[in-house]
This record gives sequence, C-alpha cells and structure tokens, in this order.
Amino acid sequence: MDIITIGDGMITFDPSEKGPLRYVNEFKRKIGGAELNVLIGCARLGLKAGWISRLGKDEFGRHIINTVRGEGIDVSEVKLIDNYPTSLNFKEVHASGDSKTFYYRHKSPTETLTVEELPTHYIKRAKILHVTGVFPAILKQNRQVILEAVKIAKQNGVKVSFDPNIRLKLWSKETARETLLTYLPYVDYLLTGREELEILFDTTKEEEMIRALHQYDMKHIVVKDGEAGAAYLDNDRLIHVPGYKVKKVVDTVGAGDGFDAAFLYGMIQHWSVEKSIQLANAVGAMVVQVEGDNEGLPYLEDVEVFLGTRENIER
Ligand code: KDG
Repeated sequence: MDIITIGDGMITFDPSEKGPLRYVNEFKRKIGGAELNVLIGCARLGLKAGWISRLGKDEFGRHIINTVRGEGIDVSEVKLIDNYPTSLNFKEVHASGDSKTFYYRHKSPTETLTVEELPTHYIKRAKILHVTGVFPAILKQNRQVILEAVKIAKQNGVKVSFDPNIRLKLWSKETARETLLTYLPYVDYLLTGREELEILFDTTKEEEMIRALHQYDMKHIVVKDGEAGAAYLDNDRLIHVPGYKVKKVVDTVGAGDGFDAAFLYGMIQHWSVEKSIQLANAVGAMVVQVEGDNEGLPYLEDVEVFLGTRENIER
C-alpha cells in the first residue's frame, strides 16, 4: 500500500436546508470520517490506499464498507462488529458554508480495535501511515492504539503523517495536548492548522510554536490556512504558499482532509514540499465547492483541469 490509515467511519447526515438543526426535516445520507476522507482523496488521486477500521455490523456499516471498497480502497482490515452501532454524524450547515457537527458515536465499534488487534504486518508494508487526532479522541483506549501504530511504523521505516484534527466536541484541549504530543516523536509529516498548533503548544506566539516544533525531528511541518493557502517551516521561517480563490464556498468540511491527501500524494511522488502544497491547496479549494465531506475530492485529471495544466473537454 502507498498509504494506510486507522479511523472510524461515520454515516454523515447532510441537512437539505441551511440553519439550526432543530428545524431541519430532511437529510441526505452520506459518509464521513476524517481519516477515511484522506484515504478517499488518495485513492482518487491514484494511490493504493488501505483502511484499518471497525464498523457496526448493521445496514450503515455495510453501506460504508461497500462505498469504501467501491472507491478502490483495500478493506481487508475493516471488520463489521456485532452489537456495536455504526457512528453517526448530523451536520448543521450555515449560509456561509461553515458547519457544526453533532456526533452519535457511543458505543463506538472502534472499541474492538485494541492494541492486540492492530495488524502489524499491514502497517509494516505501507509507505505512509496517516493518523489524526479524531480516532484517539473517540475513546481513551484508542490513544494507546495510535501510539503503538506510529511506533510500529517508525521502527519499520514507514513514514508517519499526522493531522491533529482536534475535535473539541470529543475531548478537552488539555487531554488532546497531553495525548497528541506523545505522537510527535514518531511523526515525519505534520499537517496542521494554526489553531491546533496553538492548542498543542499552549501558545499563540509564532516564535514559541516554532521553538517547540524544533524539539522534534519531523521532515515536513505544514500549517494549513484555508483559502489563504498554507505554509511550511524552513528552519526558523514559515514560507507561505498561496491558495486559490473560489467563486462559491458550499461546504468547508473535508477540505483539510483533501489537502492532506494531495500533500501525501506529492510525498509519494518525491515532489518538493512546495509543489506538494500547491497541489494540496488546489484540492482543498475544489473540496469546498461541493457539498459533503468527501464528494468534492477530485481525481487527478480534475485537479489538472483546475490548475490549467490539462484541457477541459466536456462534450
Ligand atoms: O475532517 C472532516 C471530518 O471531520 C468529518 O468527515 C467527520 O467530524 C468528522 C470526524 O469526526 O471524523
């Protein structure tokens, strides 16, 4: 596999109308999950992707696994578990495109993915293991699962990519900080938002963050900044790579995951950090123009059309 990830998969209910959830009567059933979105993005760009997960053995779990398999993702390490409900996520979308999430993920099928259940052979054979702060936030025992996985990856020369993806609906800043900092010694690519760096290092001062980041031996540190683009750390300076303006933002959820997928695609192709961020910015900009957590993730040809490097033939 080029890339594998460990994560929960959810049924995402997208509201048919904007505004407070309590007034919404109809929803569209979609799928989501931060780590899964990254994999879908990678698979569409042409990478060989594999998912380690546990879903409920119910109609929703079956829908997710079938959809993921249909995206060309290897699901040999996904198990459907009896007596655990597949996680649900109801989205509330505002006129600006921003959204809120309401999770229903207890009791979580990820409880059955213990350290003993980790498929060591599968992790060892991948080029990149991508993990985020969502899986460890769902359950206390998941924190150790991710720590063990990144250790296995590091010991076996598998690159570790990490997006803190801090979901404050699932845990506190303090617990997130305490947990996620234990992963950093094993991380090669840190793909983060600025606010998440603030939480991780408990500071809003850029020099302090940079000093803290220098304690670790990471290959690339990338700070995502939405529409403005992203920056990467070069010694003591953040070098900005501009983003793309889009005509209309429809739904921002999943843009960061699309960014991660494209950046990791660049890493697999041995591109420079700057070229990888350019592709990642383009994919992020494409994702926000489509409703849904992963529907806007483009195929490689679509990004090339977006970037103007391929002719767009529609009919
Ligand atoms: O990054 C987008 C994800 O956050 C979304 O698809 C689902 O909130 C989610 C989660 O917890 O994974």
